[in-house]
Amino acid sequence: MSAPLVSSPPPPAGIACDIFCTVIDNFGDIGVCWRLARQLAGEHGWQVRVFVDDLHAFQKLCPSLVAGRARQSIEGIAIVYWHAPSHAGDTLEIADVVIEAFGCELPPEYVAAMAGRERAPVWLNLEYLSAEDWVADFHLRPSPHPRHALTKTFFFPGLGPGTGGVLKERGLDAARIAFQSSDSARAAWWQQATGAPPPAPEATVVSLFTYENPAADSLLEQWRDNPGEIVLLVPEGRISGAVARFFGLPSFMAGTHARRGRLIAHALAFTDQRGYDALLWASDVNFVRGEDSFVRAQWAEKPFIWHIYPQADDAHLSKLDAALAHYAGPLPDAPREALTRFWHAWNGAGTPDWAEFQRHRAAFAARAAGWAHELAGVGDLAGNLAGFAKSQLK
Ligand code: TRH
Repeated sequence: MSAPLVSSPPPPAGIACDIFCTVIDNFGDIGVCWRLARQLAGEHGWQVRVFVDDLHAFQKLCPSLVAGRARQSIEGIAIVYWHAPSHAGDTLEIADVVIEAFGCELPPEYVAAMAGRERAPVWLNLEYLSAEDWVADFHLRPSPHPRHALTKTFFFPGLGPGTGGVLKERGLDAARIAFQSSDSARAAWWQQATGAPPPAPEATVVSLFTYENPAADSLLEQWRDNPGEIVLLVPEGRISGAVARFFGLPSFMAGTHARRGRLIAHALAFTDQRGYDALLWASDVNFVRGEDSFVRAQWAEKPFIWHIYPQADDAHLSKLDAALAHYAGPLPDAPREALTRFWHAWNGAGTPDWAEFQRHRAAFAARAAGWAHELAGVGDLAGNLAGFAKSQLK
């Protein structure tokens, strides 16, 4: 293989930024990187390239992407298939800001070229989101490179002051309000997603995006026997098998509809990333997972239940409780304890009690709006990151 050419980048129209992303599992890694890339390009005028090692996962949430293409441009963002750890693009142009997502290792050639650049780039390691208190202490800590004259800075997303915050597009609240206040937009969404008009206002609409979950069987039974109608919206994915078994179906692929007792369920196609927000807005209660959908549920301002990404040694359980402390902390005792029990049950400890959850739904709905307001006070991650990078580039 011939060595890549080191060339000077063209005169930048805006700040040039490279984001490196390895897809470990699922959609959250690329989901966060793609959202960040779109914000940096669309809201801050940056020239962004995304290096990603799995175009198939990416294509699920960005259907206009061509999975077999080495290089392409979408929404003005260059997307480069990062096919080997040493691959750093065909021409080594080092950006002003380099983001390595979630501790993925940059190609050594690229790091060497960063060190050789006339002016060292701002190098950020974007970490996974955690609501734990220590995050604020570690956010923006520098880490000098052992060999090169380069410094990497740790950028920690978080839910509290002093952290990097979480991603929130500038137009997000306006888009949500426009959707929720337009009967025709809602009707069009229901028609397109389920082939049916919106359900009656008395029905409880639940979206279910979650990992395989042993508590799902009990919850499906509770919904079947619920006094009021439950309309369940299930994007095709890891819980689809359990839903299919509950209804005695061979699968629960997009376009499948089923009914048992008071439970009506629709299997939905996995949509592009923007489309996922509308699912959260159309629902009364959202089950979410991982990192990015967890954040979107908070901006949707609806009661939600988080299936956290499981880690070795149950390290995720303290993260779950840290998030609960922020989100549920100010609730009165009874709803706070009910929510805590439900989240714990959904994450492996106990059996979820839907009737109890339902009893406190009004309190959860009020808190959801209050929490979104508080969280917005921490500032949008893309804006926080862009502000920090600019302060370093001065
Ligand atoms: O897919 P995930 O389980 O990703 C996880 C987490 O990010 C976790 O932190 C990480 O360690 C692990 O992967 C490897 O859940 P998450 O983060 O919610 O990402 C899902 C993405 O998929 C999110 O960007 C929303 C998007 N999505 C769509 O675009 N369309 C859809 O129809 C649905 C249901 C989701």
